[in-house]
Amino acid sequence: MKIDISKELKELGIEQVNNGVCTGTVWKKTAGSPVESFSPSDGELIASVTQATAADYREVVKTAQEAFNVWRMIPAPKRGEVVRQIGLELRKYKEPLGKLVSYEMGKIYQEGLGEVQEMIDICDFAVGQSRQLYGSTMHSEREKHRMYDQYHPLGIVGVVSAFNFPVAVWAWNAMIALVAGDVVIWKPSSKVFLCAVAVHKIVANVLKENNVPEGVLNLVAAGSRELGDEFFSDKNLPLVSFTGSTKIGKKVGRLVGERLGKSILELGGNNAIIITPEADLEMALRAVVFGAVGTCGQRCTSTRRIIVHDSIFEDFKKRLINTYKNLPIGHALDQKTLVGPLVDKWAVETYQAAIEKVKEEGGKIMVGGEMLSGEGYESGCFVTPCIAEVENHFEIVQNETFAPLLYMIRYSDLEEAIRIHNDVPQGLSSAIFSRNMLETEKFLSHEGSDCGIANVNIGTSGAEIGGAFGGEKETGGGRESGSDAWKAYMRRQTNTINFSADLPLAQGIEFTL
Ligand code: UN1
Repeated sequence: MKIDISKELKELGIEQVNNGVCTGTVWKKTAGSPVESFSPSDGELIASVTQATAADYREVVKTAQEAFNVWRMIPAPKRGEVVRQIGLELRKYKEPLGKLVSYEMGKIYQEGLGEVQEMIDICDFAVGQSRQLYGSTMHSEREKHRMYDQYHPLGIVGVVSAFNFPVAVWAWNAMIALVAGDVVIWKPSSKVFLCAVAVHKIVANVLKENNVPEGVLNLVAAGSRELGDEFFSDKNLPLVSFTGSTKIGKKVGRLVGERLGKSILELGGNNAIIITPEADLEMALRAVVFGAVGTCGQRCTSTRRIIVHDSIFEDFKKRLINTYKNLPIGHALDQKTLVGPLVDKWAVETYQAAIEKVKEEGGKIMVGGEMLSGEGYESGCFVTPCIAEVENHFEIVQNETFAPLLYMIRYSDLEEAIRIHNDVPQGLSSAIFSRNMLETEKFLSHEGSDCGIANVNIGTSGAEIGGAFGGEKETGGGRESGSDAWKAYMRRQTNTINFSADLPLAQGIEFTL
C-alpha cells in the first residue's frame, strides 16, 4: 500500500536533505554523516538528515549559554506566553505532524495525532505553571526573621528522547524547562530525526515572532557515534533528561552522576495488569489489547504481563485469542489499521529472538509471533502480536521486550497477584481491573503496586500529561510532565532574612565576641 505524504512534508518544511543542527530559527550546515529515514510501513525513503558533529554540539552549547543569560531574566509568565503560542502553532500543524510521526515511526495515525495532542496539552499545562512556580514560606525560630524558599532557573537542559515518542517526550521536558527559565538542547533518537526537524520548523515561527534569542531551543541531531558520552559528561548541562532503555540509562546515570549533575531517567517498564474475578472483563479486554498492541507494543507503558485469577483465566484467554486473531495489521496511515509495523527490521529480530527464548524457557505461545510477508508487508517490519503463557520468574519475562509480546500468568489470591506483580526489576506503570474496593484500595496501598503509576480500571499506557510521569526501581526514578515535576528543572534556594537589630543564632547558640 502506498500512501503519499509529500504534501504534509512540504507543509512541515521537510526537504530531501535536512540539516541536523538548529538553535531556534537558524539552521546550521553540518559536517556529520547523513542518516536516511525510511518508513517502516512501506520501506520508502522519506528524507535524510545530516548529523551534527561533536564540534557542532560545542558551538550550540556556547549559543545556549548566552541565551540562558537572557532567557532566565524574562519573567516566567512572559516565558509562558511564548509556550502558549507554541501550543497554538502545534494545533495548526497537528495533522501533518501526526502523519509524519505515524509514517516515520510506525504508530497508527490515531496514536500519531494523540502524541501531538500530548504536546499541545503540556503547552497548556506549562502556561499555567508559568504563574505557579511556587516556593514555600516557613516561620523562623528566630525573632524578626523570615524564611522562604524559591526556585531559580537551572541552565541548559539536555533532552534525549526515544524513537517511540518522537515528539511528545521532548515537549514534556522542553515546555516545562522553558517556563522554568531554562534553555534546551534536544538530542532525538536517530530513528526519527525527521520528526525532530519538523518540530523545530514549527516552533521557529513562534521564536522568530517573539524575538526569542537564538539558543533557547536547540536541536542536535547526532547518533551516539557522532556524539556519545560527551553529551552526558558535559558539565555545561546541569540536568539531563533521558528516555530510553535501562541498559543505556544506567550508563547515563553513571556519567551524569560522576560529575554530580542531575538526571531524570525514564527507562524500561515491565507493566502488568491484575485482573480479578470482580473485573468487568469486556473493559479489561479493551484495556489489555490497547496496552499490549498499541504502538505495536513499543511504549514504555505497554502492557507486558497480565496476571489473571484462576477462575476467569481460561475464559479471558479465549476472548483475548479471538480478538488477537482479528486485529487489522497494516500500514500505520491506513485508517483501518490497529496494529502498525515495528520501528525497523532490527526490532523484528529482537521480537523473534524473545519468542524463541519464551519457548526455550518452557512458555506456551498461544497466538501470533510470526513475521508477516507478502502484499502490504514488503517493508519486513510487520509481525503478528503474540500472547504467551509463562511463569513470572522466566528470565525473558523479567526483561522488557519492546514489541507486542504479552505474557499471561495465573494467580489464586490477591496477595500472590501483587507479589508476582512486583517481582520484576522495573517499576513504571501498573493496573488492576476490579469493581471491589477492598481489592483496588489494597493495590494502591503501600503493600500494593510498587510502580510510579498505578491505575484502577484503566490500562497501563496512555497516561495523561497532568500527572507526574515516571517509575521506580530500574525505571530510573525520574518524573516528567505534570504535577510538581517542574521542580526538577529548577534549583531551589532557601532564604533567611533578618529584620531585627540583633544577630541571634539558630539553635540558640550563644557566641559573644
Ligand atoms: C513512553 O513510552 O516513553 O502513558 C511514554 C503513555 C504515554 C507516554 C509514553 N502518555 O503511554
